[in-house]
Amino acid sequence: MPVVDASELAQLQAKQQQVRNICILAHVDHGKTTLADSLVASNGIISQRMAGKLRYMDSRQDEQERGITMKSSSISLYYQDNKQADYLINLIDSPGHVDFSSEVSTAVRLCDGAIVVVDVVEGVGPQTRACLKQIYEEQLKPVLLLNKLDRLILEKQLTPLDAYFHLSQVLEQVNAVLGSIFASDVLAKEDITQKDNYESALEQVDDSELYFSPAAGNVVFCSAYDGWAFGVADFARMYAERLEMSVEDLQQTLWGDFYYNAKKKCAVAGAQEKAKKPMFVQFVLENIWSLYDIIVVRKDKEKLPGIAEKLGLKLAARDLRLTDAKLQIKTLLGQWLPIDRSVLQMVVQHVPAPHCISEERAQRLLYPANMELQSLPPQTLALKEEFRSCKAASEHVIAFVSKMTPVHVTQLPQNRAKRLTAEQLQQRRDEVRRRIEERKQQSEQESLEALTAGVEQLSTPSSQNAAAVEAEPERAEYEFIAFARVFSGTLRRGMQLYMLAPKHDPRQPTHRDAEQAPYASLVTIGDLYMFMGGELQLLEEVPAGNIVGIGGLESHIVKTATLSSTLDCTSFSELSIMATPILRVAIEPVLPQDMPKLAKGLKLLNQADACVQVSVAPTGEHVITTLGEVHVEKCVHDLEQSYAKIKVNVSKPIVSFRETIVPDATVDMVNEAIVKTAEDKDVTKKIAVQQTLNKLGTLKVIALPLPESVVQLLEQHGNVFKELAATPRNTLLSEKFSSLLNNIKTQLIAGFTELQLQGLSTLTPEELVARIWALGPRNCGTNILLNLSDYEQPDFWSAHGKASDTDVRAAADPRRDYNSSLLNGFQLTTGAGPLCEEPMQGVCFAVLEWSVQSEGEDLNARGFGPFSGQVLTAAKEVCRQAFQNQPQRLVTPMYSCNIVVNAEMLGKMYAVIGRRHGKILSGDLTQGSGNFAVTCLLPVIESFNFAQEMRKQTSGLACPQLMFSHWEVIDIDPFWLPTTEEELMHFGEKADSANRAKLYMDSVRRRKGLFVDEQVVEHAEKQRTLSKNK
Ligand SMILES: Nc1nc2c(ncn2[C@@H]2O[C@H](COP(=O)(O)OP(=O)(O)OP(=O)(O)O)[C@@H](O)[C@H]2O)c(=O)[nH]1
Ligand SMILES: [Mg+2]
Repeated sequence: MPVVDASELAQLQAKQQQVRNICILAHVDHGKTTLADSLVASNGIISQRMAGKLRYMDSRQDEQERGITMKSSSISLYYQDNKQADYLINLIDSPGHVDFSSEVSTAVRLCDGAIVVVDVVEGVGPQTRACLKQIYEEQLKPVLLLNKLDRLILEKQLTPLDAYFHLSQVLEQVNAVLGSIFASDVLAKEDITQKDNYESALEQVDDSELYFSPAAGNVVFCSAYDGWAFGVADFARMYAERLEMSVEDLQQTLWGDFYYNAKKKCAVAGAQEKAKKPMFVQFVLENIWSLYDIIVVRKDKEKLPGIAEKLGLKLAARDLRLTDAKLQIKTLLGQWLPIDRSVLQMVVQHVPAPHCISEERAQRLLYPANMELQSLPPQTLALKEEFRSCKAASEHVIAFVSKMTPVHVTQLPQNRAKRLTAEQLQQRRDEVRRRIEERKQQSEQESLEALTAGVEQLSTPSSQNAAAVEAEPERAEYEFIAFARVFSGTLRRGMQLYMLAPKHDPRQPTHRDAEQAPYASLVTIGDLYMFMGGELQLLEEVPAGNIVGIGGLESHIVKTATLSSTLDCTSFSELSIMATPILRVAIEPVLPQDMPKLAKGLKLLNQADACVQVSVAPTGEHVITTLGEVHVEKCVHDLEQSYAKIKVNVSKPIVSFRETIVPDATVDMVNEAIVKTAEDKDVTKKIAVQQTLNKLGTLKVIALPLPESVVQLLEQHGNVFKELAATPRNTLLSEKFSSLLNNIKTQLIAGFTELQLQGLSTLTPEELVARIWALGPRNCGTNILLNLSDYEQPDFWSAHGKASDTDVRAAADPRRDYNSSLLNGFQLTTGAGPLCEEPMQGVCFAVLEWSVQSEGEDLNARGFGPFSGQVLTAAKEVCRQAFQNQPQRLVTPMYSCNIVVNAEMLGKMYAVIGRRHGKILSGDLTQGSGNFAVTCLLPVIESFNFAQEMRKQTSGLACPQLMFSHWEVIDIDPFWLPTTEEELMHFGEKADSANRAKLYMDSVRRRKGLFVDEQVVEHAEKQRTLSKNK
């Protein structure tokens, strides 16, 4: 392929039908970066021989050292197809490790298609699933690349026929994942209340385009490391003449259960049944297998020229002299089945060009999910068409920034050293010589002066010097380049565009008024760049449909932003992040005086890393929330080496817990049934009563555990409730939003049928749902305040945010005035429970009585301060007591963990998991590989150094991947002490060691500086002097 320079690529940017934007996605270590290397090598940027070893896209030092990718990076490649048409491929390599999965989201947003890479030996990994889900959600067009075929030959030593069956299994696995994502999406959109709809819904939709199939041309078989790849079409073209079949027919039959009938010169179905060799084995795999056999296994170098001639290849004399068998394979197969030809050809054919964005995708990007299209002004709706046609000439410029990438100033093209001519070099040399001379003379003179003038004079020039250094403004070492894509119009340097914040809403007339727009600010576009892996190329302008780096936005954008020339544009929907940041650590400088540097460094880190959350804890500590241990290490490395350049101390990980209550236990800790007396069954004992300080207000509350389905529902729709609470009172909700609310309400009513009210109320589930008073904490949590008293609470199901004018009905009931105080009390308790001040989960606080006896008396009198404050305290206290009256439990976040190990290491691996209180969910043998794929659950708090210990114990063979899975109740009472006879016998009087929940609780309390109930000295004894002499 001809090698082209950046200026020609820049010209191609304007021809949209010849541009493709793609990313490479896969599970960790399935070979994305190696694939990118081979593609980069085809452009002559790196040598073919180094492809796979260099890992060009991993430009960070720690990426190279660890061998994993940590950020997504882009490169623009040139491709010329067999019809001599030129293409510009903007390729993004993404990380596969779960700790960096939000980098994947930033890449996916900017692309139209994705190459999904699957290691054929390991098969579908959990990240493969996550990627496919994200591709489906963002409506990208995926193509599949089955990688590492060489491992089937050399490592697994499968026969071609076995390899064929193995490959079809992997393909089936991938398609099964796609199928299940598709089915759950279709069913979610259907009305689930009608049971018969399940099947009909799935039957009606067309899923023919959904699956991967070699015959359709969207699957490529590859060995990225050995630099070869092929699609079925490549072999179809190769064999059409010899087999006397048309290319199209061959393409349809080369993969699948077909065999070749040599007499009739046609393909016949039913190879397996008739025990014939499938055509894929006969014409494709056997050829490759025999090449590996001759070159790598038998090392028969003599045959090389013969084979090359047969395949119609010309090997250079230098290639024939190669002694390394792997390099020979790379040269031979790389020429016969060039990786760029098949992979990029597939991309060009299957991935849509930027001006072919589907209607749904445009809609999804432009309009947030809950926005009703009719409610938008016509100018905004008109933008969608421009957006879809992706016109470079459009007057409306729209771009989306998905992340900010730090680039060292020395890497910027404008600062890179230009080649010097011989003359300039000579000039420089002369200049340097002159300076050295000068300095020599100066120092001689200075030493003379120093001798005569004494110490005082000596110190003056140095202090002046210091002042001069300080006065010089500090130059930032890193410049942040916005990683963006132009969706409409042409982006030019120096242009002024609006930066739209997420709250910008063109439905509000004020938002569209340039004078007033509260969530838009004008920014000036700085330098524009084309990404070339670690390097950048300056550009003057970038037309729609291309990926671009934008300078000069550093002080305006933190992570993502929408840039637009018109205020009619909406702010793009937020990136869908796959993983939840869960691991928090506090960071402090080793030297306290470095604090300002740390604060500055953290600010830069926050901007540079898409998935880190930087915050300051109430205790004043700087806390970063990350996705996992590897991510923490990367952040600390970045801080120490680049952004803050100071040594920092990293605290032990801070794990969030939650607190909840559970129904009374029916068995004790040794599984003996507990016999309940009538007194135990008395519900009234669980009711907490609290009066306000002036004894005029009374609250009676009972805490009840919410059913699991309700908790899940609330958790899932947290955003909806947040929006509901933020909408000012008396605002009419949009139709779409109301129907969403109604849907939730119906599901909630179904869930409430399981709520055990223990005879306290006879209300039906419908009535109960109507009596929901609030959710907490922060109006969107999983705890409910339920009103069972005679008070009429404000309606929860309509907008209930702060009203701009006062509530007119307030005067009717004196209790209305204190409504918000009561709610705040509830919010405070649910935000910090009594166990260790962590948020509560799944608790229903039913208010049985709420009375105020004013009788003409001023509630604020009697010297106890404002009554509203008293209500707040009383509400807080009563909820806390009610909570404590029930069996309390800690809830811990759980990681799900996937490990692939061979049979020998299985035992050791189980031991490590067992020690850390993990639970094995499944441990199946992966067919054809001899490896076990084990899935287990592990409490997050037990996961530190888990990966290291696992690697150590299994001699580096098992490498776990941890991903947040769900919250789980630890079924041990943190305050439990043996009481029944059996328990005493089993655990002894003190059962400290058994109580994991108490251990966790105390560790959190200790960290927060709360009181910890523990005896420091167990058996105090008078100290004896052990020395005999005294
Ligand atoms: N045998 C064989 N090994 C391969 C092939 N492709 C990649 N590898 C090896 O697989 C390992 C991982 O490759 P990478 O390209 O770094 O994988 P990755 O998907 O980029 O990994 P992350 O970015 O960390 O998710 C390296 O040791 C590669 O040499 C292949 O086709 N055959
Ligand atoms: Mg990689």
